[in-house]
Amino acid sequence: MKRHTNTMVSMLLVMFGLSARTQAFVEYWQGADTNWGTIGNWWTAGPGGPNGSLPATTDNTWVRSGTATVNAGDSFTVNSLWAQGAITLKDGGYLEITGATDSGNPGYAATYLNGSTFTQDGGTFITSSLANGNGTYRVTGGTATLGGIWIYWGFGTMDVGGTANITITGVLSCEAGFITLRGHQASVSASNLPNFGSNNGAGSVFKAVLDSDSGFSTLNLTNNMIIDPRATFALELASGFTPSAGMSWTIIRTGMGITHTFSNLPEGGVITAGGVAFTASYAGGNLVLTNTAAADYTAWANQNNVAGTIDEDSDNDGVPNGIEYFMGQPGTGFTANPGLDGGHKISWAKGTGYTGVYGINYFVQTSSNLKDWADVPEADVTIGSTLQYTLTGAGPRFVRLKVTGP
Ligand SMILES: [Ca+2]
Repeated sequence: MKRHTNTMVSMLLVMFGLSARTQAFVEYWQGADTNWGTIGNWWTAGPGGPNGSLPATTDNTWVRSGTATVNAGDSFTVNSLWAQGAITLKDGGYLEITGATDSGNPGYAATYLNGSTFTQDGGTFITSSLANGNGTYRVTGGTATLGGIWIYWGFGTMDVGGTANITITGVLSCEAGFITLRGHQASVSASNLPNFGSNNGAGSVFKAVLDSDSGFSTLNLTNNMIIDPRATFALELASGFTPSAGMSWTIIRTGMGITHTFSNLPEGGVITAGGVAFTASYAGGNLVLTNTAAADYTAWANQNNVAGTIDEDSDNDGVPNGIEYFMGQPGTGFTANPGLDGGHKISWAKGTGYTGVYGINYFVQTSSNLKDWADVPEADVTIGSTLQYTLTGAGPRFVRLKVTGP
């Protein structure tokens, strides 16, 4: 192993045309240039200091090629990180880049991804600033605290999913590149997004990947967002996910408003993913997508892959499809028919997604002979999260639920 220093002055001039700063960088490697070890190897084994101690916080680290991994239990604090190779932060690892950003210029960011892929599986990542020039910042877990992030040169990517929790205390700026938010558990917050696609708006894409009806990994901004009118929006559904009819997902939430709209998604515009159409609203400074398909039997059947009409019993459990639809059941697997309790009361569960109206789309009916059925007036039933009715009268009495729609 060896360690040497060189200056980055010439490279900074070439890359950014900025005024020179005198900054000594430290390169770490094992063996030949093409055979780089992991950060753990470098720093615990050698050049960072005697007997495996960590590098001093003034060190500036250049991952020139190859891969560098911060493993569980590793803890590294350095002044700056210049990455051309691949960086991986594993769950249980800690990586902090302490250097100050010079005048907020991304060319002087404490962490610079120069075509590099930074993958955070978990752990803790802290940096005073992150510049992403044609690189990829992919986070699937752990926490990240960024003073600011600039995706500004080439087409950089920020891809966030899983259970990632990212707090950007400054701006999130994507002048040329891609932002992808996946799923419903990740969290991304920033003060504002002053530019999305401003430097190459025709190619910049903001993508959302929905995987659940229970919310979305909303981008939360406490200030505003400016969309270049040439930037576009992309929508995907995670494999196997069918969104419920009538439901909405908040993709971007801002405190002050959104300037312009995505070129392919104007106010009221429709975007389709997985055969499902969503309508966009930017009202109130939030980008909300709504599946405007009617919440009807067909939508329920499509979502649950139930073939057959509302009268059929596709899973042969004795409960017709329409009743399972009413009860919010998936239409597969055994569904228990409710019975009378000791007070002759019967309760059917009523699914939260069921929008039918009593007396129009569903009815409680009674009979004394199982042949002639009469509708129970709405005043005699109790409708909430359950539909309840108490049988009265003498002699044999039968009760059933009839669902006709919507
Ligand atoms: Ca059934």
